[in-house]
Amino acid sequence: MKKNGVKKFIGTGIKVLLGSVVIAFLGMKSLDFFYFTTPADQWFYAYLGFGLTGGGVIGYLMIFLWDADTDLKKTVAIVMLFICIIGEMATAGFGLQVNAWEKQGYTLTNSDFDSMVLVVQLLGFAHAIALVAYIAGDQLIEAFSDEDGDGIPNAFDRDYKGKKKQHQQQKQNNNGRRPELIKQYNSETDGKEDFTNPAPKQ
Ligand SMILES: [Ca+2]
Repeated sequence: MKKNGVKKFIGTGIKVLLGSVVIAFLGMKSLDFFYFTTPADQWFYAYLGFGLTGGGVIGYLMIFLWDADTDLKKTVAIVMLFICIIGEMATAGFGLQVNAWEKQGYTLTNSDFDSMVLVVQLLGFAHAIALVAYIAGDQLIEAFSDEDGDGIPNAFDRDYKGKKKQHQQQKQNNNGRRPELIKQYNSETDGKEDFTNPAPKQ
């Protein structure tokens, strides 16, 4: 039992250590790349770029574990987790390339630069779509689906909205009527069976 506890402890430690090494290695390499591609006086872009990749991996993992409460949100979080991992790999790879080039005195060709920029653009695009889908996806699906099946999406369906309102109104009416029914019930039973108020009457 105690031995297992120690093993578990070591296992957890190694997990954390490995995770930190991987994040630090990949993160620093992609940071190299972002530093290389952003102007020196706009260094903060390099860190923002990290948010598209390594930071995004951690962020979407947390979002998946702690925040995603619908199927759509879970799907978006998982897809983005993988996209961020791929982006992290790509930019870390670029970082390694850039390091090697700098050492050997090579310069970037236009097509090298274009392909790097394209990757970053695609990453940014995926992030933008994912955020919209995550934040408003469920509402958008509801707005554009056709719940009463008359061929008009809910958001543009006046009948549907009317029905919804009617339904809510009815619900409110029912709630409003309830105390009356209880009063009636109480008067019929002389209040002896007052199920709404278990405390003794004063
Ligand atoms: Ca409809």
